[in-house]
Amino acid sequence: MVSLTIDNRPVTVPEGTSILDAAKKVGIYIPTLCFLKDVNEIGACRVCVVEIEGYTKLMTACSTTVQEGMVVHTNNRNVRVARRNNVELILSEHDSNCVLCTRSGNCGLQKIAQDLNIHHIHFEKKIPTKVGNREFPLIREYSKCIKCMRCVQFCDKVQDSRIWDIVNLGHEVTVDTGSTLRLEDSDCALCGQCITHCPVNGLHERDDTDRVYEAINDPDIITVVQIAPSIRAAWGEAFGLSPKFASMKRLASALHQVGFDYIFDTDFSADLTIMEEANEFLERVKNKDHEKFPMFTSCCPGWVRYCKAHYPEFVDQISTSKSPQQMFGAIAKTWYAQMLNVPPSKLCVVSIMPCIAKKHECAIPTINDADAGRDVDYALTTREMNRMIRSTHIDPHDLKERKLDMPLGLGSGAGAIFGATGGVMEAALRTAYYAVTGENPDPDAFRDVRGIEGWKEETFDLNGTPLRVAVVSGLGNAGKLLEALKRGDVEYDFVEVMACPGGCVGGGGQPIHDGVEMAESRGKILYDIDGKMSLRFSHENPSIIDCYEKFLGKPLSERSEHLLHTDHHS
Ligand code: HC1
Ligand code: SF4
Repeated sequence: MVSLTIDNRPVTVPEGTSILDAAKKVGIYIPTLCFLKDVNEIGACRVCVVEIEGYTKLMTACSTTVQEGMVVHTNNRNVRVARRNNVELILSEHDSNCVLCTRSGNCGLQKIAQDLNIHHIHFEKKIPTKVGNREFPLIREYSKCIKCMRCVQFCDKVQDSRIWDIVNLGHEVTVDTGSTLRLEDSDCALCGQCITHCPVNGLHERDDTDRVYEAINDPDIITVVQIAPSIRAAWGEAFGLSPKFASMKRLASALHQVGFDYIFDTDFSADLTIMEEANEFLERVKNKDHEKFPMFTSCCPGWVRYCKAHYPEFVDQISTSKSPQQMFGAIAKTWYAQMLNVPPSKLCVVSIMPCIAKKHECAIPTINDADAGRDVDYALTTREMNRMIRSTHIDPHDLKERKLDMPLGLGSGAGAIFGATGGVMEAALRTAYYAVTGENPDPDAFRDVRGIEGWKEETFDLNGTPLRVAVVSGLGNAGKLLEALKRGDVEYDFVEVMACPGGCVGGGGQPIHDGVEMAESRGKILYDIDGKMSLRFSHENPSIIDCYEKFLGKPLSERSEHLLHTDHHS
């Protein structure tokens, strides 16, 4: 243990502790900006500087470890002057037009500038003029970047993707794609983790809300909105609502007031995905002499992009089942359009997703059924949806509950848990067990795949056959698993991969809480929802049964293959 003094208070902490953590232990708050626990501890912004007696210069608290007998001052005159100078220097290269910025009120730089009482700066302003591609789902805002390195480190250390790097020298230095490729031509998976880990608005999604308003305002268009599983666990955060109050029915009411005609649930099509994917898996098992294993889940387009870019040899092993987002759109533009007795072109299908990659997925030409146009016209993030709710001037605290519309508004608990890591696997196993044995398992029989760990593995008994499954979240973990498969260190039958750590609950389109990881607590909300439902099996969802009886026939039927499956190579 090491003993030292911080602001005249004695502290004893284990060797190797940072001054930042030691101060925290005794309730002393040292401000940070670039710091991200275990990911970015390099003191790039120099906001956390402290004075240490006997040292000739100020030191960064996040990257300096405690020494026996140290005497540290975290908030004396020298420290305050240096912090203000450092923040003013950052502001001199930052477009501080907060009124027009979507991160206003949720911005690390704005907060520290206000905390330090900075209202004008003493340095010449030099704002970068380069502009990112406004049509790509992920947009780099060069004039906002503060070179904190969080995106570079997260993309490298956690997501194994190395898209971002520091480029240029001196005053020209900035963060950009490390390769000579433009972002839109790079191997970026579009997980959006660089957005949710950026303290400012250096990165953001393409805003599609105006396009959606156009559709809402067009009297000839019927707008249909689907809400992804993980949205129910997160949307209320931005309005300070409790998870209990921020129900799906209140969200349905808000979206109806925004102007959508029909409010549906992606849990419905998550159940449909399970029907197709579980049956596809069992078919592959029947043909096991001609198939390669494991089969991988396909619902995360971030994972599919990563696999295509880095491990093309595994693409054939990804399930051909479309994601629930796309299945929903395909059914809405065919079966539901028939029910409304309108041509598919009259429908505009909007999805609310926790995700940036979903904006890309819905635009892949070959994923769409050519007869009905695009399955999904626009994918909005949770943040975009919340901005629409806000600009409708609804007080979210006054929302009354409104039922979702039928039949595409009904999902099972198995569909709801899709949004958490392990959820797709658990949902698929519940239905695969039923398909093999003709009986339902205990709905919690496969709960061992739950939990936030990045790489989980289990073996389950499926009617006498051992089934080896793995669940990974975070692309770094996906890469490790694929390397282990290549070396022959592990063998699995079925693997779930989600690009974002913790799954979609931790998605790149979710509300941002600077430096706080929300996936675990949001995941618990989804498991609670599932546990309280009477409908917990995808194959028992009455809307799914109806859809097969009246429209699709059966899983993997010709119509199902046409509408609900895709070729990931194209
Ligand atoms: Fe997801 Fe999925 S769980 S991929 O994370 O399979 O985005 O929430 O909607 O499509 O269902 C996302 C979430 C979502 C799909 C489903
Ligand atoms: Fe999108 Fe979910 Fe995949 Fe993240 S884990 S990229 S939010 S689908």
